[in-house]
Amino acid sequence: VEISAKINSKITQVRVTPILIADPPLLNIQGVHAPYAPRAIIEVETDTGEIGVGETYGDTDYLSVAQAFAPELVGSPLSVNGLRGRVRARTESVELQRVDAAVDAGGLRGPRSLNKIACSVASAFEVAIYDALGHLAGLPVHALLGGKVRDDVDFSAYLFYRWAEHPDGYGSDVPHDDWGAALDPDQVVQQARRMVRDYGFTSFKLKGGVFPPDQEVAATKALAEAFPGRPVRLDPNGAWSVATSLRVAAELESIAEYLEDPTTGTAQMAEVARGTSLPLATNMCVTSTEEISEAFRTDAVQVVLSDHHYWGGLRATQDLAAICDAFDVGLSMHSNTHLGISLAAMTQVASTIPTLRYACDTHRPWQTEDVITTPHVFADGKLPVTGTPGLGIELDRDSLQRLHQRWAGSPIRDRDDGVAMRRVHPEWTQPSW
Ligand code: GKR
Ligand code: MG
Repeated sequence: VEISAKINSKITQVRVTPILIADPPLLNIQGVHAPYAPRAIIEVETDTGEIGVGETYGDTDYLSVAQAFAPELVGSPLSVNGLRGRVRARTESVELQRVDAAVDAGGLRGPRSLNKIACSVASAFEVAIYDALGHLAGLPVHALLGGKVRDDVDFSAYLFYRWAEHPDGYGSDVPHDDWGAALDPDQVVQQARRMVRDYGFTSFKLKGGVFPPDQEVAATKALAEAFPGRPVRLDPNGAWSVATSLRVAAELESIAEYLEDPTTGTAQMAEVARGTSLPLATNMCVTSTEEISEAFRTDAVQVVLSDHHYWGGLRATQDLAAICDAFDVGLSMHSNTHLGISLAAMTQVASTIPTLRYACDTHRPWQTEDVITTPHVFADGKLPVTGTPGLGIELDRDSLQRLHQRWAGSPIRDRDDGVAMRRVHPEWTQPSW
């Protein structure tokens, strides 16, 4: 009876909670992070009393689709098959604001298409269903995905140029941290040292596209000198022309592990790839299945950085890994501002992928708050793969409520780094070199 109750278990409630999380003034090609970033937290509850959680982008379009789709899941079994198609169909009936906008934060992860929004939303429901299934079965999510091939997952120190503080004008309770500014090679190295001291990271990624390329090359070289033998990467989010990319690649050929999105678009990436032996990685020109064929055929990228949110979930990430493996393209993981539910999901799926060849990105060290009761602790730059049921985390309801109240009381609904930057530099436009 118990087994049949479990197999026939149905979803009885679905909750979508928008939140705003504190974020430091990190710089990138699109401007600067505002003090708060939107996320959406998903809960699915079953008739057997299990609750599963998921997390995804919380900007208006994602939230609208998640809220529109949530009621449709009530009464459904705990099945993840067909989920993306169902969310995609629902996306058609939602009035979206920012699809394919030329300049928005979504551009950092490829065009913000209907498909990408649907995938990003579906991924959070998929993760929540896997979490609930794990609780029901008494198994960790990785077991439901076929089992782990490693006991811990390696993450890299994600270094950012940044200001010490958010600019004035955001109100008195604007978030603050004690990392200080990082605007030159010395300060970048100091930031890296703290990341190593506090989290034990053994590889580094510097977010570029902020300063002229020579300054960012100097910072990358300073990192390589400060941490001999440790992998270092630079990611200017497509800021450079082909010629500039080739020049930087030549400078970093014997230094960097890979160059991430030096230039924009598959054709230009292919041109750069033809002129350097440095592997090129991307989370901008291969961001959905439609983009794979051209990129792999032209050998434009040698490493794909998957993001389980916009690739459509944990199984979609495993499918991507298999495709990359077939074409001998490396795989690692991209990150955006996120909390512990997404980190747990990344860790569970990363543990199941035999071909994961590089340390995954994570923004987590930059977040001072979380919605789980026991936030993750990196040791030696790694997270252990939990063996407790589901994602191995517990929702912190007080924190969820507090961050939701912040969302409810704030006008911020979308990430817009350009708007945040223009509060300080009204004439600022996105740079390119
Ligand atoms: O958080 O500013 C940022 C990053 O630039 C992020 O938005 C990117 O999507 O981390 C990402 C990347 O690797 O391109
Ligand atoms: Mg990137």
